[in-house]
Amino acid sequence: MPPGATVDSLRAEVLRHLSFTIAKDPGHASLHDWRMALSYAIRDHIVTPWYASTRRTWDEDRKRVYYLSMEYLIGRVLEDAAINLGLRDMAREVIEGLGVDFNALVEDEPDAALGNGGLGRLAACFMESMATLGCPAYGYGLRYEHGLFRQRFEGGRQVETPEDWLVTTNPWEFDRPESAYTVGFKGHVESRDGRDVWVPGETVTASAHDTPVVGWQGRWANTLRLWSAKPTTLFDLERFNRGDYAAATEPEQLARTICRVLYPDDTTYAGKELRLKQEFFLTSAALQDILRRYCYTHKDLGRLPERVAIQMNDTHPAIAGPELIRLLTDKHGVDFDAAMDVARKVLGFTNHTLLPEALERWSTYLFGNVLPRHMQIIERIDSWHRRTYPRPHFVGIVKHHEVRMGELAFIMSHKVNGVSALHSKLVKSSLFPELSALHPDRVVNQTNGVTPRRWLNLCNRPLAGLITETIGDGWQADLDRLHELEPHVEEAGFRDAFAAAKRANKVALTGWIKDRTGVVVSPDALFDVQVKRIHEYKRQLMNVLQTIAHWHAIRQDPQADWVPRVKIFGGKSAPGYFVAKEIIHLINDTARVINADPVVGDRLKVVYPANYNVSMAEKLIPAADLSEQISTAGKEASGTGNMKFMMNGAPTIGTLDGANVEIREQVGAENFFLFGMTTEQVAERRKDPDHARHAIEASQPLQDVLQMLAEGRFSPDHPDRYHGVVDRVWHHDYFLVASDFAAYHAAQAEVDAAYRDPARWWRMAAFNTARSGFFSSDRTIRGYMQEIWSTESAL
Ligand code: 26V
Repeated sequence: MPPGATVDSLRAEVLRHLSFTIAKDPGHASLHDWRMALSYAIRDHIVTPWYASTRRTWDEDRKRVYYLSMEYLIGRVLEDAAINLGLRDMAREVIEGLGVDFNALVEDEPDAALGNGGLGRLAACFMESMATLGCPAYGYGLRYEHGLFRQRFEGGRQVETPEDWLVTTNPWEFDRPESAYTVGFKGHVESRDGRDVWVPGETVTASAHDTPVVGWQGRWANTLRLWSAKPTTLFDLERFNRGDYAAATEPEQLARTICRVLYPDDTTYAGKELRLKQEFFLTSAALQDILRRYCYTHKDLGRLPERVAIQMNDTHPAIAGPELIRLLTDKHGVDFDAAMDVARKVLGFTNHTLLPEALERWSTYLFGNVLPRHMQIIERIDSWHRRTYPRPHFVGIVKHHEVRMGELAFIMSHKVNGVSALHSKLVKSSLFPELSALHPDRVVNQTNGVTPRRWLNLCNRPLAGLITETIGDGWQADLDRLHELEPHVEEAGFRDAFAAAKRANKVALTGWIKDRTGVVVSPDALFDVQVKRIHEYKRQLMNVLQTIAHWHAIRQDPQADWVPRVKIFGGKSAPGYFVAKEIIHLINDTARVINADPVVGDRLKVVYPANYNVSMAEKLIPAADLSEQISTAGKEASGTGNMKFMMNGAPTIGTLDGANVEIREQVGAENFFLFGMTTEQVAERRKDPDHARHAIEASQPLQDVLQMLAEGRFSPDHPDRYHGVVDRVWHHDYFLVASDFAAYHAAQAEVDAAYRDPARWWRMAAFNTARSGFFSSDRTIRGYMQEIWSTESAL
């Protein structure tokens, strides 16, 4: 808690902001006005540590980490900032004392959804952990006017509408129009005095907006700097006067489109010019800012690596390599070889996906058109690499008239990392086998983590309270201390308290589900949750097929001793991803039929609340009994939702994929419902061209489910609606839904058996929390600091 803060002083600050910042009278203030007033009052308490951290970093000339990411999936800020400052309970008391509903006020804040999914949420967790650990850092990103679209269901189908988080004032950002840089596109390259000079054909101005990110207990705060695009020239007055109004506003149009909207597809690479412009806009502005800050107090650019570490969050900012070379050579007169040496010491690259369709590569035609100077530099990097590391056949960046961003990022970095042990192994052996052989020490692993402040302490107050009661305070920033819960797991009293905390969250969720979906569910049922982006490799289809099989089994024998279940789904599909949208439709159709079936009643319910986002995750995860992590082995790089469920005491049903492998190692095999093929078995299985048919023929339940789908049992209005789905399972089952179905079905039966035995179940659940310390993003960031950034905490 900030020194001297009391309920009275905070109330006075809220009222002062209401009067003088918002200019509203308490008698006439809306919920939104109160939220603004409280946000400004809380923000004031962040500014003090923020100044202090920034000043210390300058005074001590510390090395800074620069995290470059096209996405930051932040969610709401108010309650998270308040709890980190130790002001949350005080804020609640103040607000309720003023006659305002605190929960409603918190929920009035729109989510900052500047990201698609895992990659963007990881960036947000990393920012919070860097602040908690006192690692001097800047996050650089784009200030999208519209974040990830809002999802609605119409007749069970996903419909997208634009998201408008900036329609109301964002109280957390500070505009810094004085921090502005020119970013160019297109044009041509000229040779002047023997030097190549890029003459862009278009320019825009990048203007900074800073948001402070405060760590646990307010001991340190870093900056998230998001760029917006402004026209370099306001408009062409001469053209305007001539009556050419459209042409006069061209610069404005270009600027407005750049940060207009987040690309909502994280599965297929599309090769769109605007996307390349966004990536370069972020990267160029960031690098210019970084060099300006460095040159403010240093002369020798050769020593840049002593003070600067730049991390590329996937290949999206991989243009940082050539852009840094351009700035060093063309602008600062450094020679090419020296520039290469500096760039490669400064840059690090994190890979987040092995899916071939998501790997960025640009046609040399488009790339050379938008960034002609960078195209030249990339060719020079390629020949430098070929010269320095001769190989019999070509390994490099430009191949088949494409610029391959993964290879570019690899070559320009001193370290490349995967995001789980299994994934890093695959990055080395299957994604970059030749480059890894040439540079054997380059690929390292940094297993992902999540911040326990948001994902346990804030979102699960009942469990956080029990943990503090049991092992004392301080675990929030030292999550390995959760191991101290282990001896208590054997005590029936502790397990009862653990179950009671879970039940409180489930009761709260039942009310919310009723409001959102109209479906009444019982908190006595097992809450089985799969929430994540909808993608074939994540196999939501397998889950819904198994749900149908389970429903069918209940109908065959309604009087048997069924463990009641609620199947909860959440997630968005990319707008153009037809197959994923069909799966969404199927889940909704299935829910409609099952929920209306009087034979089944409370034994099985299916709910799919629309518009899954960070705030919804904060409600669903603490109330989950079972975590679904069922991707085809080798496809999920890590997963981070899996870690959040574990922390909140939900055992996993899952495959040996991504970080599931490490979760199982930590929690113990007996506390994890494992099923399915391994990465190697998947590869083996695919060699059989009839793998799906063989699997279907061997499983009566799967045959029955596919038969029901084909007959239109879930789409009576359109009996042939799911013929495509059925056909794909039979004939194009790349992700092996059929081949893993029987094992999954059996594992679900094992879950039921465990749930029937409360002592066994709550032991498992509590061990999941007690052994989740490894998955704190603090551990992850310490790993990056030591093994990639060579940087130290300032605390
Ligand atoms: C690719 C593209 C292609 C161009 C259009 C926009 C766009 C946006 C994102 C991506 C790549 C997304 C990769 C990703 O989100 N990977 C996830 O990263 C998580 C954090 O490391 C990890 O836990 C998930 O397993 C992994 O799928």
